[in-house]
Amino acid sequence: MVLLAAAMLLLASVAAEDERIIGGQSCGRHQQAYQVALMDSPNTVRCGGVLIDPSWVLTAAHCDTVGPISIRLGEYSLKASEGTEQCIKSTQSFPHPNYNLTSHDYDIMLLKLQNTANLNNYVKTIGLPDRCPDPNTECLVSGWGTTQTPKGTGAICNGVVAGSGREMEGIWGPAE
Ligand SMILES: [Ca+2]
Repeated sequence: MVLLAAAMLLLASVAAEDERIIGGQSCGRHQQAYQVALMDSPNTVRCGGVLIDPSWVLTAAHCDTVGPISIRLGEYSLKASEGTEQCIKSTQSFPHPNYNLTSHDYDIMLLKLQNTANLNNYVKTIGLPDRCPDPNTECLVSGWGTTQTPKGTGAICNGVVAGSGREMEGIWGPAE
């Protein structure tokens, strides 16, 4: 589970280049109970995020908006009402103070929820890693992307392999 959160951080960086997970396969229904959706409208996902505490969501800084963000927890299919969804708005956003709008460095943000999430089989928190995954570690990313076009509505999972620090520098540039 720790690795999943690490992968999510990686995905948050990837999202700046490509807003969606492409490929992969459908997640098991409600298998990623920590996964949340930041909504632009009732059927449009703005960004993914993860529940790290009943009152806190971790997402990417580029997902910030001026006002509160509607957050859907316990979600799987965006089109069907499954009776497991909880809709809670954010009350405060905390983008990383060094977030750079152009380079998307430090593209990470915490959202405080207006109400505490009800934890159950469909809504769970995920632990944060205390270190980066070792190179070649298999990680899982999830969100509402698409296994094909046109885009689907169920949650999508995909595997990624963690790269070494040197490989990451090749992709993202040297660390400051
Ligand atoms: Ca649903």
